[in-house]
Amino acid sequence: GKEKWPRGEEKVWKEGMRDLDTDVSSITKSFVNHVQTSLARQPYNLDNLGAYQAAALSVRDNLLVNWNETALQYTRKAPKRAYYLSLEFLMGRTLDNALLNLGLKEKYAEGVKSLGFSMEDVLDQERDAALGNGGLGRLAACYLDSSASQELPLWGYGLRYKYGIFQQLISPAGDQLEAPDPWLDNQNPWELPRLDVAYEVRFYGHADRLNDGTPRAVWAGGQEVLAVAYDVMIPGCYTKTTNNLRLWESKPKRGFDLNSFNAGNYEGAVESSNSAAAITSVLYPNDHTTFGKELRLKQQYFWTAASLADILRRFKNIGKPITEFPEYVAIQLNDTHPTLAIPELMRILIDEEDQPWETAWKIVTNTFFYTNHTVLPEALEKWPVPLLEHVLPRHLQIIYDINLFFLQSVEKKFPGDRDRLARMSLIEEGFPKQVRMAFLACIGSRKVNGVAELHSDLVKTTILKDFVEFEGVSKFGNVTNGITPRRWLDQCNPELSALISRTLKVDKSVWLKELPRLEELLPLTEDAAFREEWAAIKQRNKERLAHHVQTTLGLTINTKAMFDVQIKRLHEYKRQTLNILGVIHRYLTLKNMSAEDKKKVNPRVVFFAGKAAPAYYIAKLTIRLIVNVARIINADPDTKDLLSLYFLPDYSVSLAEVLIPASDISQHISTAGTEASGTSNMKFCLNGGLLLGTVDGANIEIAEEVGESNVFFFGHLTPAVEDLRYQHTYHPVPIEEKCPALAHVLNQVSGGLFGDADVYEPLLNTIRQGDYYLLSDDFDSYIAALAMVDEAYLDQTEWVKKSIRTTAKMGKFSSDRAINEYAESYWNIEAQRIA
Ligand code: RUG
Repeated sequence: GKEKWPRGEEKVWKEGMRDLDTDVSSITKSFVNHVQTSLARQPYNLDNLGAYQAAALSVRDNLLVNWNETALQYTRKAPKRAYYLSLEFLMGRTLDNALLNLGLKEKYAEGVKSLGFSMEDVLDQERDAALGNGGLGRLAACYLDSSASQELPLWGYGLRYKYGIFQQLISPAGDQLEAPDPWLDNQNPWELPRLDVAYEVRFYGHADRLNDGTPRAVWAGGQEVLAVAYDVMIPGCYTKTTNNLRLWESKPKRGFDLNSFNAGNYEGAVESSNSAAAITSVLYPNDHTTFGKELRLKQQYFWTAASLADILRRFKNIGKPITEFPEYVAIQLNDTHPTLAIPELMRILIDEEDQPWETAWKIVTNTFFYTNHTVLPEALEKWPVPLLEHVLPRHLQIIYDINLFFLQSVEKKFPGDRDRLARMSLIEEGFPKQVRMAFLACIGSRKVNGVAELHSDLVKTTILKDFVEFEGVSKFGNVTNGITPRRWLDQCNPELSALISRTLKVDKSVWLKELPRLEELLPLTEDAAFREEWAAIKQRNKERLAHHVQTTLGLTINTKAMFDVQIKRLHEYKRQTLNILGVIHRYLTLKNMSAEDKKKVNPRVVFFAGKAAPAYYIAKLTIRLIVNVARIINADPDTKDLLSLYFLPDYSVSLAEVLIPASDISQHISTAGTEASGTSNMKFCLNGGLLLGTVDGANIEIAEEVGESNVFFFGHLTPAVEDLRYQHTYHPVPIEEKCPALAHVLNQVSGGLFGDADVYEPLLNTIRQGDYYLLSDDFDSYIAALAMVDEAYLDQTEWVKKSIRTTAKMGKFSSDRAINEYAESYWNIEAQRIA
């Protein structure tokens, strides 16, 4: 039937509605209006920051028009929706991305210019939204961009941390120092406070089973806090679809305790409100490690409980029976962090919806999907049973019940296999007992996937092997990660994007959403003029990076050199140490070279960037070594024209956008089998940088696409790793014997060539003793691979051909492909055209 306009006259309403800005004059008008009203500032004293804020508010108005329309149509049509639960969303800056996706960048640039500002300066005012540690959070951000661009009804749910990932400072001695990241200090125009959308979340208290023949229990008492929604608009590329990222902020349920206040106990009066606000105050800065901290557990529960309550309320508005929940809702668990959503949905279904256990479990196991991002043991989450019992008593009961029924079914399939039951139990024995969250995520989900082919195989054959045997292999899949070509090509490398559009003779609105079309560049490898343009763009991107380093750090970089880049979180498994030891090896080799031989050497500039977890001592020592090696070699007149080294502080999404397009070669050199996928490898290759790496993660699939002759592989393969580690433990060979070149480098560091003679011993000893990440096994082949890179770079024509081929074959790695795989093979959701 025809809907009735809810209130007043439809015509009057519609006439009052704002439209999208499509021309420069409406853009400048909206900009000036925001200066005048929202910012309450005068044109004559408006600075770049003010101009940024006005531009952002004006763009936001446009986004809101689409965002409202999208939400309205989703509500009206009630299609099945998917929800991406991620504790991290590493969004970076928004303005440029929004302008590009709206197709309004040129017009805004023109408008802003006519008001006396440069678009570049305006864009540069924005602070990164850095609510994530690294790859996992940035993947979530790429998936949001792709879901909107592919018109898929997907919402993200996360936390609105007051402080994002810390800012990294480097002390004069080379130590990493951490400073807070108060990113919300300048108001954030990209979020919409939804004070009307709030849920109560309980902690602690007691849970009492009813024992009335139902599985129900009552959970009461303890602390109640409020979860308040902040919505972030996620615009698709050249589409009206604008999805939502809902971030929760914690607030006290009551401002302060009036009794304490009246009794004169002012501190006590605000205590509980402080503890409520603390929940979303800061992002945990650990990547790949868990600390079992109560506040982290509270974050996880707070976020999953609020998100589920919100999803459930939306589902109930459709008016379908609860048993149909999985037909309307798919929930993706990004790593084990949101696994508490599984017992939480069980709790709601049983205690509040009064469903029988079997019905509830069926709903749950048809709703959730779990992505695993690592097989490293230290990253697999486990929560101590006593802590869970204290913070979430009802959930622990439910987990025990899930475990009981689960182990009964295992026993049925494998009678008498006690070892198997112990291995598969959700509860790990010990002091204290611990809940194995990956196992809970696995059995509570409809499907489980890894993030690259090799990794997904490792998940099936190592950490979840027993579960594959029990549940059947079809539950376990792979979705190779992807990256959004909007940010990671069009936005960060506008010249290359324009060249591609000109060459393919298609508008970027087309090929940016059909990335495999880049293959049409392949024949151009034989076109000398095209190669020249290609190389010139790379050169200008190198100069842009050099300019950035000059203005921010005051350092002058040789842009004629090969740019060699390794940027990622500092971690032993990622082996930045291998890289820096390789740099030292190169330095020592150069020092021993004749002047004649030096003439044949291609100059190289090595860049590092990345943060170390604040408590990760060895990772921080690696930073210190890099900084001090840089100090010595950049000042050595014998070699500095041929080799220089930079550690760029405070790595961020924005810095990556400058570094990646400038790289000739990038390093992805994890010990085989340890890097689940990696995604920066994809970004470099998309921008025509070549890859030097191990046979690991997505490197393998990149090589499959671009061809092995276009990548530089080295090192032992995954199947050899276990055996090599065994040898290290039981038949250790002194490093002098095993790898003299490496031994020499280590001795130079120990001897104080880079200062601090004793300081580096703990780092060097990780290699001399045990060498868990196999640096001594891979060093020689690493050095050989670096030499092959040098050799290849000498033939610039062939190098540029490799570069073009690499970009041309990166179509597979668009996050559009990945998100469509999730939509089709996992969530069963369909694209919705927003008219
Ligand atoms: O280490 C992995 C990367 O290999 C991967 O590309 C990324 C996205 O899937 O996730 C990273 N990761 C894994 N971040 N945290 C974890 C384990 O908690």
